[in-house]
Amino acid sequence: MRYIFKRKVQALMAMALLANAAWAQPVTVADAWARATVTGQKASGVFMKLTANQATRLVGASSPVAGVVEVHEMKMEKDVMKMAAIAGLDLPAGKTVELKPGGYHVMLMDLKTPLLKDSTLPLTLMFKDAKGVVTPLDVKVPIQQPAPPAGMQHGGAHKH
Ligand SMILES: [Cu+2]
Repeated sequence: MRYIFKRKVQALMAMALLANAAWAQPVTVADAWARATVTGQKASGVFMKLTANQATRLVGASSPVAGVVEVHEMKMEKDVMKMAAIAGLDLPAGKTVELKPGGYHVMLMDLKTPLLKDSTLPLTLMFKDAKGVVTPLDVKVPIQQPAPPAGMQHGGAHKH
């Protein structure tokens, strides 16, 4: 009797996990971090690795700590680093797209509070699938010191 009950519970739990994985997790967010700010600083960047299990597009984001949140691209133009808002960032199926310093990032502007190291900020990412359905995904982003530890920097990041 007891054994059968246990089996039933396990089966239910497995089903719940599967449903959750298929429905709520179209995009995996890994290694998210935001750059800590100093007093008076009104803008900062959020970086992460995004992997979509089917073709998806990051079309926007929002956070209660920032008045304006945009998806940005940074690139070299005639030896000058330029940064601009983009309408969306394509996430091909199964391919990890990295948002990192010097490249794509989520830009927080009009910050309402300083971003303090070792705390977290809530961020809602908006993903649009191939059918045009927009799904929000809430993430808690750890706030880190401006210069990441040497071990976290990538050797071959600068490709021209
Ligand atoms: Cu930016």
